Amino acid sequence: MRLEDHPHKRFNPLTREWVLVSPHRTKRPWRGQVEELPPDKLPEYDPACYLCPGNERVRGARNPGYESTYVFENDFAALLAQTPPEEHKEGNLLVARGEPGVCRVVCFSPRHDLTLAGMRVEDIRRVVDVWAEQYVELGALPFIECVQIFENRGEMMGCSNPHPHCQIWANATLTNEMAKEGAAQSDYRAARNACLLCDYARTERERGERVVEENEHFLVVVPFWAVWPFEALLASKRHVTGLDELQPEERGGLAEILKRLAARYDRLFEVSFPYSMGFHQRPTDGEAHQEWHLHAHYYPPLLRSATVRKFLVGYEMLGTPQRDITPEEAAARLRRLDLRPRRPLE
Ligand code: H2U
Ligand code: ZN
Repeated sequence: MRLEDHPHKRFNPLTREWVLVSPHRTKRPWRGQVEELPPDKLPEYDPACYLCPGNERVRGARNPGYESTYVFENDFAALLAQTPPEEHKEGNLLVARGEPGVCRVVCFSPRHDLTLAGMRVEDIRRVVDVWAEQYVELGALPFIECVQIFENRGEMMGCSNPHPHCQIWANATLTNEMAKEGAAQSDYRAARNACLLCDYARTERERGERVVEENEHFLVVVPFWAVWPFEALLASKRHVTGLDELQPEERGGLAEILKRLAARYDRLFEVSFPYSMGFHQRPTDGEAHQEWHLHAHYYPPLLRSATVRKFLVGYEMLGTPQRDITPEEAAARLRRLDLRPRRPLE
């Protein structure tokens, strides 16, 4: 069967869930809401920004005059370190659990107007080092098992501020996604004595059709099982379980590929491209977790222009996520973009 000719389901081996692909539907007319995107031109320093150097934050703390990266405890943390990790049960069906944790915010740059696409590779490299440091520091806390580093970009994704930043939520137990992916990677390793994502990266490099970016140390593909139109999966080429295991040249490779992917995304619809992205790495419960392979997911909502986005509604909420444009088409479009004229990559 030629997949591009027929509706079909694709299997996500990381979550063990399916996605419905309907390639014949891409020409259906679209009538619906048009979203306004914020203008792209921003000042280098915004006196009203709670992340800019020297400014006051909402609850009164003041940022230092930082010159590269800056990490602080989230003033409105969703998780608190002192929470008792107590089980709570009412009958068989009402089950809850106290969840201790820590939430931090990481500013990538003192410059309000930059994004990863516009930052210098050596400055992104510092961000990579901060992520690795934070992963180790938070993971070493005895009550932390799961460290989720993630970036929300764009108002469409609920990002509160264009100043380049990400968040870290670290908590006592595995998130839903980490639990699904951990179990799948663990079972794969037990059954085949191999790593799921090492095998997947090799398969995609051989085929090439879903590859978007590649350098010596990292690979970016639109995964075979992508749900979001221009979803991407970034994986290290060497088997490493976390950011802390990356060698210096691999950290440089990561910084470079983060910039290139961000530049591609911004070029796609000529707009500061919204997405949620985040790293998945081994749980920090002290075990080796050799089944885990460091990777990042990018989930961007835009579908066919700066204003037309995908929603997961209807059949997708009640049944299975669905896509029209195939991952192969999406990868080809991202690959074809010419990155040179507007955003030089130094
Ligand atoms: P997002 O833009 O991804 O929402 O991240 C911003 C975070 O910054 C958000 O979690 C925190 C919010 O709680 N924040 C502070 O910690 N201090 C502030 O003064 C404002 C926002
Ligand atoms: Zn700012």
